[in-house]
Amino acid sequence: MKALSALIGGRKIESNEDIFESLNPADLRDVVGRYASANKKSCREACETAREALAGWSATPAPVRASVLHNFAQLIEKNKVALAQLVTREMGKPIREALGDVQEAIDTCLFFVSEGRRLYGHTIPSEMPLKELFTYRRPVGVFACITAGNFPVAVPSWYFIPALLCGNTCVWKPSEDTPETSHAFFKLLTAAGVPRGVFNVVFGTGTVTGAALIDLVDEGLIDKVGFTGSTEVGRRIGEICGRNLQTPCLELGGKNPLVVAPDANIEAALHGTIWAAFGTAGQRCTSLGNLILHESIKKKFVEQLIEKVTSLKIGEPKSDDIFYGPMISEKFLKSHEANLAKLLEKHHNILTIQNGRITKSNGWREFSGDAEHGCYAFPTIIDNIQATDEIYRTETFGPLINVMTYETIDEAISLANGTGYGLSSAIYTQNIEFAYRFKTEIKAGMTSINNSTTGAEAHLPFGGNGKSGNGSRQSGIWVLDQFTRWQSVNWDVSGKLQLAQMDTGYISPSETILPYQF
Ligand code: UN1
Repeated sequence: MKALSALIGGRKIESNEDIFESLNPADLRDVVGRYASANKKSCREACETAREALAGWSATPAPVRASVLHNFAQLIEKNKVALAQLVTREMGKPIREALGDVQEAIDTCLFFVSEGRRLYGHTIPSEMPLKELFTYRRPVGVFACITAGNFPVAVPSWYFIPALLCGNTCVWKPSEDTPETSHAFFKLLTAAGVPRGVFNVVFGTGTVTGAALIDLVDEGLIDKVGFTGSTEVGRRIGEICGRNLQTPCLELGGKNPLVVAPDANIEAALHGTIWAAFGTAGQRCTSLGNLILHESIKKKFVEQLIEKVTSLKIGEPKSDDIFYGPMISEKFLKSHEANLAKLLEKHHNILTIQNGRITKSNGWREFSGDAEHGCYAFPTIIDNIQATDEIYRTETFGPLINVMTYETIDEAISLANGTGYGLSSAIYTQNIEFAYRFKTEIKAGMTSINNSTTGAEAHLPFGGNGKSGNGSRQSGIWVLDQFTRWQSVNWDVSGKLQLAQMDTGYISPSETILPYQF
């Protein structure tokens, strides 16, 4: 039986190639959606359709484009609970987090709507008379974007809201883990008034549809790429874009450090650690990877950590009081299990007794889900990690953290910076010098002082350095530089040819410039 594979120019494309199902990770018997992977032909058609729509959309006044995004915000607000419930059902994050995911899209809309009335250029004085200089932000063109499933509403909104506001047209390959949520996102955007062909979707897996879409950069059908996902895939996309002289937006992995100093507010640090480590079952790119504790507080901190973690409520994400739900899908659970099998070394000390998959026979004390049909994992804490260990520098994307110790500030900063990634980071301390040094010397794109590693806000730049990205940022006004190109215009009304640098009429000093003899 055929399934939906693409939404192009207001048309639904169906196919029976590479069918995939999106399953509720809290109950794998619940099929949330059935889709087909769009092939290269559909990807090409989507890009060509976006290209055809570009002239009309880019000529639409920016405040009018913004009004569509205002409608979008209102529609999301009206459907907030239903959309959040769909997010929870499709990818398993607890309902309060799903509501936050949806709220982030609303915040992003509200922020950029007023940018539609700014999108400022400049009026610049010329060095010659009767001549004026101007700058304008012009759209980049066709924007193709591949997103992950962990923030199925917030992250696409980070890309598409500014991209559309700036007059670009789009082709979106959403995660194969959240096609139904992505379809709902499309429906709301269409209902908000985005004209046909301006926003197109190709469903599918990364290997089939994602790869086919990115190939089209080489065919000249795409002007800008956005990608949120693994460093490995990001690197490949960067290579393809690079040879086409394009700079993609790459938001990649992280191995985010959280340092706790001996003078820290320990209770706050414990809460921040647990949230950073196990919130969203550790499946945020900003999740905690390496917990770096001062040796003097380590023993006590770890004891309290284990005690608190032991009483975390894991289970059915629909419940309001759940700390974390299932992994995004079975694939993520398997990868978590594989990490446990692959990255643990003899000298590691696993502080948690139960690790890996939560099952009916091997249950969690505070568990409320269906272990037999859901993809649940225990929280894992591994001690005695060394900077030479593979697990220290490998993103694990699950409920798993490493514990390390430090003696000096230099050592803490060096451990925080040593993984090759540089997305998020955090420090808990009351020591001003340490906090100052940390924020100045950390290589990560984002840092928290006395707060967890996760929890970006919709108007602050989000993004990383090193293996976490290529320096592109999302959120806030700076994103306008990703989705527009500066055009410089000079206008000469003198009626004659005036030559820059030559016909400038600079005034010479009345005396020869010599050093004065005072
Ligand atoms: C991601 O995991 O890709 O700051 C994005 C945070 C979220 C976004 C994470 N607002 O953790």
